[in-house]
Amino acid sequence: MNYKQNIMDFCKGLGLDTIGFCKCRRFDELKCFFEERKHKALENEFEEKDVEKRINPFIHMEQGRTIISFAFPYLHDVEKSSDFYFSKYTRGRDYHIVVSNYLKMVCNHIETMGGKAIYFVDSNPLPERYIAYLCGIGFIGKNNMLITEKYGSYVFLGEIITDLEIEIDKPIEQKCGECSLCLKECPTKAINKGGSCPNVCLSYITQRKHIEDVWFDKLGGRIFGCDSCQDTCPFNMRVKLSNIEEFIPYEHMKDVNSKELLNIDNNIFKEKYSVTSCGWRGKNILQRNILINEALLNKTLDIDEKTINSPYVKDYYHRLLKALQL
Ligand code: B12
Repeated sequence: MNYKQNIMDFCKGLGLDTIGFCKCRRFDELKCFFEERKHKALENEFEEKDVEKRINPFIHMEQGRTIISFAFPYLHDVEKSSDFYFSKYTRGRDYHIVVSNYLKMVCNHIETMGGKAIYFVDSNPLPERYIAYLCGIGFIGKNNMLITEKYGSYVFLGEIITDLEIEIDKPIEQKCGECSLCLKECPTKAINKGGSCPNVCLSYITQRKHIEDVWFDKLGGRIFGCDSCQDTCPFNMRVKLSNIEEFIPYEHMKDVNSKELLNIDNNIFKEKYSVTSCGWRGKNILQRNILINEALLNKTLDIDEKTINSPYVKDYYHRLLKALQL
């Protein structure tokens, strides 16, 4: 049986068209790179600390023969949202759930062909961008993003490891060339000529449990995530929009009602925000970021302290008053 064609046809039926195949093997060529980053304390809190787990797919499936990489486009509209905004990737349904649902279907299909298959999305230690590059579905840009020809970098990545031996694809040998717009645009210079420092990436700052006062005026309206290095990228200028309905932005994620979010009760938060890609970080982080943005934008805090229930958010309220010398 031609496994490759069969899987591609099945995926086409699901609306998935950016897929590639590479050999399941150790990624020893990344070992020094990861160890050096560890040594220089460049690792991010959300990265796997055990280098072996990052470079050895056989830990996950001993009999693995092929890795299949998938790109899931998520960009649905390019309208500008309100002054306070959620990053584009967070606005639709949680991608961990959406991507898992698609990959489960593909795994079931592989099993009907007699193969074993397991899937991953994000929550795994394997280098998803590098695997996508090896599978030929895009190249890695100076902004660290995996960039596809059709959808630019506005894609999520997911993978399947299978014990089926499948014909592999070739990496795409494209590069950013002289362009360095993303380096110029990066608000904190997290991406820079010397490499990159994910620990000062604004996306990370918006997600951190605790942030120092120096970051307050950097948020610039961002409630969760950062798109600066993607929005400026020429490869993202004329991209095809997503055909995945689950990623259609929720109205409340496009037009943010900051007052509502600051006073939201747990049940409504669960219903409206926990289903999105930023819900996992909880209500306090979003409320904290809104408070910071309100304060920095208006240079005052027109919010009654009594309406803030969480001691965590209250602490930021007081720090902001102090920072604004109110
Ligand atoms: C930790 C993490 C973060 C951290 C750190 C980000 C970072 N720069 O690495 C924070 C919270 C900041 C973050 C932010 C974002 N993230 Co994130 N994140 C991850 C996670 C969980 C691990 C990434 C990681 O290990 N980073 C460390 C770096 C060093 O490794 P790397 O990214 O894998 O890629 C490097 C290697 O491949 C290496 N490399 C490539 N080729 C070669 C060849 C050789 C020989 C060598 C030595 C090295 C090498 O260079 C690459 C670039 O530095 C992945 C999921 C995963 N398991 O991969 C998602 C993931 C990378 N994130 C994703 C997304 C969508 C984002 C954001 C766009 C969200 C947003 N809008 O705010 C931003 C983008 C910021 C940016 N420009 O990178 C997507 C990326 C999709 C894509 N098209 O690339 C992923 C793949 C999740 C997913 N399943 O879709 N993220």
